[in-house]
Amino acid sequence: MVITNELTINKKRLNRNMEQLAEFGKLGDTGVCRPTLSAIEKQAFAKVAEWMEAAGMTTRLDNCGNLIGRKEGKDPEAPVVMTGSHIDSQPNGGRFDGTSGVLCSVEAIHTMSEKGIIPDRPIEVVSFCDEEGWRFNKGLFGSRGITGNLDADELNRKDKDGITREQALRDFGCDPEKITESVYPPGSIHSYIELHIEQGPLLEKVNQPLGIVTGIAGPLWLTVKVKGFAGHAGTVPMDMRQDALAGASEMIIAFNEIVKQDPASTTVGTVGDLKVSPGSRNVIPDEVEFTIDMRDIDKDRRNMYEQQLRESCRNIAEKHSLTVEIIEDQRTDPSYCSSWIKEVIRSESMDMGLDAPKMMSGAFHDALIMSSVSDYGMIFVRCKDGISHNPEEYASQDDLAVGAELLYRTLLKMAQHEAH
Ligand code: HGY
Ligand code: MN
Ligand code: MN
Repeated sequence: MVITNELTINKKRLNRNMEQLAEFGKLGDTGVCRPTLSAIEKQAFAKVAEWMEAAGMTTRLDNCGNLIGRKEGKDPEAPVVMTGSHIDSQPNGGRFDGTSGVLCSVEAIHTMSEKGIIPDRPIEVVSFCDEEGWRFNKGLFGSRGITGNLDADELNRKDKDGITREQALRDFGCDPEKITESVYPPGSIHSYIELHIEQGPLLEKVNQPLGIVTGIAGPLWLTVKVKGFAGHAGTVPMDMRQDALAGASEMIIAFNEIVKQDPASTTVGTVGDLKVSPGSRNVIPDEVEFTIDMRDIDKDRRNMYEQQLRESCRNIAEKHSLTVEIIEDQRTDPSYCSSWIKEVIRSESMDMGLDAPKMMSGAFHDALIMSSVSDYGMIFVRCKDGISHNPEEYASQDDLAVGAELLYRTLLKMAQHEAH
């Protein structure tokens, strides 16, 4: 096991930056609320750009709201090795989700610059825009912008205050008319690596600070709209109601049964948001809208469960004389990490005296999108009790430092011409 004082990276600097970044959008003692494309994220970007420049990178904000730092290589024309993550958070998020990947990447480059190392290939550190997807109900926006995976509806998606993504991009200093200029030409990205907290309990269970990711489950995001008929809570007999909330509740229970039907499966399903109208206790609800988040590393199984869900919703709607509309917000295929990058991570971690387990990621990451255009790998860092998307999220300074060290060594290898 590596002794943290044998590190090449600067542990003190890394953790100082982590603590300072956590102040932007601080929520209570340990949480953050740093919405994508918000003024607070803009301030945080300015601070991260400062650290990128101090690390020897040039910086730019692209028109998809990505902050990109570039460490020039000996061969500036060579396809770039990319790393990074995101600093936008959940509304009641933790201070390590995403930020660990961005700041460990900055620290790795800073260490390279301090040691006078110029990699063969250029390396870019990206703080991606809107990874979380909660503000506009569609995530991984910045990485989809870089890889040419944006859909037609992106700019007119609205947040809860009716602000469009287009307006939010403009307020952030981007030019939405030019978002296609963010696309990297085919073949211009050599490979991608992302460090992220595990957001699960495995590494703690096996008492290892770091893990090697083998693949990332693919998310399916749907919005289910159920319509009935508003009526008087006191006078409409139960068998004559078109109660949208009673129907939606049965659909949600059906969804949970569908996802749990095979105990051996890795499918997970969540209803995270539900809106009821008119929202008065003595009016039978006439409209309900709820969100579906279903994921699996097995795409066919996820899609089979989706068909079962659609059929259940249709049957329940018919039973209650309701209508149901299911809108697809996001559908991303699962993907497996590249063998050569997993091998680089494994051999570097062995040199550090680690025995990093291999593991699948149930959480999605920008790496999932980057896999559509380049080889990719991920390093996981242990987090306390596997807690994430919660102000109690925590990763130790030692584990983060060891993670940054492994990222530094892995990047050095990936950026060599002979790497792959
Ligand atoms: O939802 C996710 O998997 C990621 O944390 N945004
Ligand atoms: Mn994340
Ligand atoms: Mn997250």
